[in-house]
Amino acid sequence: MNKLDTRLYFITDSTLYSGEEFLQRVSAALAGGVTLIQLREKERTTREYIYLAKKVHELTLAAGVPLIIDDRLDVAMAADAEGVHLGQSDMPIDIARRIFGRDKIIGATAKTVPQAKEAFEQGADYLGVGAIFPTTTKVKTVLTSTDTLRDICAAVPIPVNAIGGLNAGNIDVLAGIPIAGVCAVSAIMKADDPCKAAQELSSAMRDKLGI
Ligand code: TZP
Ligand code: MG
Repeated sequence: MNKLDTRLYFITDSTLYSGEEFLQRVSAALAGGVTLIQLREKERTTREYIYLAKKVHELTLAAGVPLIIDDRLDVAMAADAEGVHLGQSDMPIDIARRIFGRDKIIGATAKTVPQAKEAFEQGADYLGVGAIFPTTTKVKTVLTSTDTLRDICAAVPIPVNAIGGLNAGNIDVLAGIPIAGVCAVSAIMKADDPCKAAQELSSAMRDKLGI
């Protein structure tokens, strides 16, 4: 179950939807073949984050897709999620690894080669690199060039995913860069049909990136 496939990595944003519609959209994305899901909540209380994580976990377990919790190792542990994603100001990767255990998935954000190397050395299982394009998702980030993305792929032996403004219509900028997958929020979350959007992104990745 904890087998890591970052190819089509869906990151959620519940802010625009009712609780019910949010869960329906997550289910639709799972039906569309996403390979990994990150629950990303910035505004909720710890208790709300845990309860939502438990609900989403029921859906992801049924689909056989690992659930990653953004930022918060405590929430990931409370919901018995398969993984946690840690940014540069979250818990250090090596400490999280010690607490969370060897079998859990720990992802890290890296925007430079030194950050990528450090995250790998501290025990990260995969990296998210971006933003490749400007994004409409609420996030404090700067743009990362495709050259830096390429350099990071060459610098670490773990899967590297591109993130930021990516969709089926623009991922060709990533052609020839040995990424393991693409992370998407809006392209799936805000689509009229998240199932179809996930399928379309998946087939565009196959056609344009060969992954
Ligand atoms: N980190 C860098 S860009 C980003 C995060 C969390 C948001 C990506 O969202 P979208 O909607 O796929 O551009
Ligand atoms: Mg984060």
